[in-house]
Amino acid sequence: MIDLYTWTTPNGRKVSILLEELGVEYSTHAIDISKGEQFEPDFLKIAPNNRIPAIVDRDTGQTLMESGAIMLYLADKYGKFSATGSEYWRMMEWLMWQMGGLGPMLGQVHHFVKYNRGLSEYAEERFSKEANRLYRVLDAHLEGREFIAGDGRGAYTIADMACWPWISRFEWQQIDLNGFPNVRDWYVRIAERPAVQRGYHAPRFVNEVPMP
Ligand SMILES: N[C@@H](CCC(=O)N[C@@H](CS)C(=O)NCC(=O)O)C(=O)O
Repeated sequence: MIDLYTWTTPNGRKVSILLEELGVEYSTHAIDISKGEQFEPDFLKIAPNNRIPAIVDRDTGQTLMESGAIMLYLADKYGKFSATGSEYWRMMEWLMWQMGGLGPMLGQVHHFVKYNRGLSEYAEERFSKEANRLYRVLDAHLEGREFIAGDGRGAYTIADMACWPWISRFEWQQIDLNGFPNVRDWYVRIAERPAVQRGYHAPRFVNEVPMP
């Protein structure tokens, strides 16, 4: 049984989507980051970086913060959604790309382009340019592939589940998905999965899954 501490954001949704895909029992605890609940002492005991998501595995007592580490832990524990052979490293490569590039850069786009427009022309331009570059990189990688890692046309792995929630905010990022047709088709393919639809709405409903 997994306890998931989360909020309605891309990093939180990565883990609720994975738990839904795994079909395992889990319980969701809402940490409202707009009210500062991420700084509560009880939460800091499992997430010392005061950020969601975090988990406690009640079977083992393992606590974990950082969505990438949590996804690797769950994929390993349940033996699912991890690529095999050399594709394991392809999956790892794109998981790290998401953690170090896509997430942080798109997060800045949300700050400067969606929420604080007009505050810094430099930041808006820099991060929008970087967002477009990252979308181009993903689009080129997905050419001829259904998923990010895996042999042949690919297999659905945690690399897809890590990137997808960030792409789901394409409207916030003022990105026209039709300009990145491989990303668009991959995004829709994953959006249509029932587990993704369920995981998107944890810990509560905010809006329907955006569709291009
Ligand atoms: N690298 C971390 C990033 C986590 C993160 O930035 N979480 C955000 C929500 S998406 C958060 O909790 N923010 C609270 C804050 O900024 O105080 C991960 O992947 O888990």
